[in-house]
Amino acid sequence: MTAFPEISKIHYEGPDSKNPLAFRFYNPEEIIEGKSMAEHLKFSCAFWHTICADGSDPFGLGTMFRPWDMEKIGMEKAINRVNVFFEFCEKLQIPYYCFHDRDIAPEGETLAEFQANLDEVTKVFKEQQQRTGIKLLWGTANMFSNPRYMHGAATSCHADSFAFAAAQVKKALEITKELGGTGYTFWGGREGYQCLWNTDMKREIDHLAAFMHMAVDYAKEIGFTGQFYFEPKPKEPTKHQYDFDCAACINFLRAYGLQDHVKMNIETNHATLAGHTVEHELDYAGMQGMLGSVDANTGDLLLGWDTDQFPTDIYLTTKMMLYILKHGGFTTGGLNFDAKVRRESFEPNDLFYAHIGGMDAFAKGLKIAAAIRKSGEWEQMIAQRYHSWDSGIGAEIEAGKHNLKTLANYALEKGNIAPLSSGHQELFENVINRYMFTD
Ligand code: XLS
Ligand code: NI
Ligand code: NI
Repeated sequence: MTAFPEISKIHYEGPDSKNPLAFRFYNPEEIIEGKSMAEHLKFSCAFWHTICADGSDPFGLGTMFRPWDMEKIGMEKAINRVNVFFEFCEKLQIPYYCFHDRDIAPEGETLAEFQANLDEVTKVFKEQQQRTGIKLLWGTANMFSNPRYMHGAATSCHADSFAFAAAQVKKALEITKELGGTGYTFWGGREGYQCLWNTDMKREIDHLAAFMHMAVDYAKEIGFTGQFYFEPKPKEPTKHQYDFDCAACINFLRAYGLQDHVKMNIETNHATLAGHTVEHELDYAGMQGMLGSVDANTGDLLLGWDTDQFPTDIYLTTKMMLYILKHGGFTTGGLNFDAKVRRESFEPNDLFYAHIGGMDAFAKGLKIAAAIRKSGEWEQMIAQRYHSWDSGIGAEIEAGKHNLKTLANYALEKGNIAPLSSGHQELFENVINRYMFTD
C-alpha cells in the first residue's frame, strides 16, 4: 500500500528544472566546506504538522481529509500514519524526524492506556527506522493540549499537573531512547502566565527548573545520552512565556545550574515574535556554545502569531546558514521543519511542494553562505571595523592590562580621539547582495 501512488522519489535535477516534484538546489551528496549537503542541513520532518495537522483554526474546522486516514480510528489510524509518514520522508530524502508523544498515539482514557499505546506505536517506528534508515532527531512530550495543563505543566499552580507532566516526560524519554533519538526538546507550551495578579512567578520558575533537573537526572539513570534542548518562544499560548528568547532561556539555565545539560532549539517564527531576527538568536546562542538545533519555519511579519509557514525566503535561509556555519554547524541538532501547509493547501501534493521548497531554500542558502565565507570578504570587512582592538590600547584592554585609572590617563594624554571610521552599513548590504545575485 502506498499513500502517494503518483509520487516517486524526489531527486535533484538542478537549477534549470521546472519539475515541481524535483530539487533544484538540494543535492544531498554535493560537498560544501568538506561536508555533504545532507550532513550540513540534517533535515527533519515534524510528525505533528505533516501527518496530523488537519487545517483547523480557531474559526473553522479541518479542511484536510487525508485519504490514508479514511475509515480509520484509534490505534489502527495511529499505526497507519507512521507508515505513511515514513513513506513521505523516504520519498523526500528527509533523514530525520521529530514527534510529540500525543501526536503519535491516542491518549486513551487513562495514563496507563496512553503509555501502552505509545509502546505499541514505538515498535512500528522502530521497524520503519530500520527499514528506511531514517533517524529520530528529537522527541518531546506535549504538555499543553490536555485540559489538565490549562495552568501550565511544570509551572502549574496545581501540583498534580506537575506530577502528570513528569509521568509524560519519563515515558517520552524512554521512547526517545528506545528509538535512538539524538535529542529531547522542551517547549514550554503553557509555561508562562496570562495575568501577573494571580501568579507567583518565582515559585513557578523554581518548579520549572526542578522539573528540568528531574528530566536530566532520569536521562542519566536510563542511559539516554541525547542532547536536551529548550525552545524559546515569547508568547502564545500564554501572554508571557518564561522561555521568552535565547537570552531569557540561557539566563534561566545558568541561574539553575542546567547550562551543561541543555542547549537552544531556535525557531524562526518564535524569534520574530520576540522582536528579534532569527540570525540574532542563532548568533547569541552560538557565541555561548548553546546553539543546539533549529525549528525551521517562518512567520508573517504582518501577523502577530506563530503561523509556522514553510521557509522559502533565500535571504532568510542564507543568513541562517551563515550563522550556523559560523558556529561550527550542527552536531546533535538539525533543521526540523516545524511548519505546516496553509489551510487552503489541502491536497497531499502540497505537503511535497512545501518540503521541497523549504529544502531547496536551505540548500541555496547554504551555497550562498559558503560562497560568502570562502571569499573571506565579509569577515574581513567586520575585522576591519574592529581593527582598533588588534593592537595598541585596544589589544591591551582585551588582554586585561588596564583599569579606569590607566585608561583615564591614556585619554587625558591623548587629548582628543583619533578620527573614527564609517560603519558602512549600506556597503555591507551591497556586498551581501552581490553574493545573493551573481548574474
Ligand atoms: C510551538 C512549538 C512546538 C515545539 C515542540 O510553537 O514550536 O511545536 O517545537 O513542542
Ligand atoms: Ni517548534
Ligand atoms: Ni512554534
